[in-house]
Amino acid sequence: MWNPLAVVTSEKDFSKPLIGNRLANAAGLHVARIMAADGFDRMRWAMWKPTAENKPWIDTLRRDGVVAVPNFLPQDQFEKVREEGVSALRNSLTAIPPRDNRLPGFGAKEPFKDGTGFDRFDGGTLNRFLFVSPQRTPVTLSTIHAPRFRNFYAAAQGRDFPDSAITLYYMRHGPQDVHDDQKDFHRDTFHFTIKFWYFLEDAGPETGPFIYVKGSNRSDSKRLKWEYDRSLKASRGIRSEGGAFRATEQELKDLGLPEPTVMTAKANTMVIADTHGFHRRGDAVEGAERLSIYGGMRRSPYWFGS
Ligand SMILES: O=C(O)CCC(=O)C(=O)O
Ligand SMILES: [Fe+2]
Repeated sequence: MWNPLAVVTSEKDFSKPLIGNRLANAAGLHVARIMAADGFDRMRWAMWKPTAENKPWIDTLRRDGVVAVPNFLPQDQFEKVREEGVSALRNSLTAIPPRDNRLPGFGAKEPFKDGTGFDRFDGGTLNRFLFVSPQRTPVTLSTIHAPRFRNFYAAAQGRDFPDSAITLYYMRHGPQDVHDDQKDFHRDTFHFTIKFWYFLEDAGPETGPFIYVKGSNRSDSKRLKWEYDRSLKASRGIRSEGGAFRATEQELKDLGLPEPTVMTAKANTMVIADTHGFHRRGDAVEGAERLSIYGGMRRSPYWFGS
């Protein structure tokens, strides 16, 4: 359906009418959407001032596009939430054994009949998400409602968040011959958007940690030129990648970006990132796992609500 208002939403798919229109993109539509979104983001950030404790971390996040906050919760609180989260995830894996997947690419959500969550595959990689609930995960729920979590996440993204933005998250690497697209450098979308992983267990080098290219969150002139060129290609159906553009390591170098940073993390570390900067999932052997509380919500950059 033809909807001109799509340009002021988070829609990123170049197969959509106006978004992927060749003439509009040649005239700079994609870059204009980026620049307008950047402006809205700055207004939202100004409206959600971080606490003094959070400010240095949020400043780093704004600068680099990623930050890892060690010892995010007090030790006793961390232990309670780890106990609950790890048991919920492990019990779920026993009660609802995941299937194997040999199809490459980004899979659809596969909801559980009991309504507790869903699986989704990236190639061979299993992603299991469990919803937080007062009955099954009261400690997790009260933790995400408490000021430590709420102030940090809301200030980081410049908006409040619903409970549904947060899930318990189990990730397990699959066989390396079934390609996981998240293991290629990409940016999720064209505008600032936040994801976090609060680790319940150590995410060492062997777990295939999150990898981020620091500074790739910034719209400098080289990046805007790259975005412009890619929007022209995407509107011709070349490398459109659902609007989550990938970048080769050579392209990252040409953009003047530094070597990627591997975000290994101890348990009780909050890794938070603006995933419109370039990132990927690290490589790991089949069966390697990461357990976390995960937050993600992608909203239109062109408004202020949660
Ligand atoms: O699992 C990861 O480390 C990152 C995957 C990814 O690209 C994403 O969640 O946007
Ligand atoms: Fe991503």
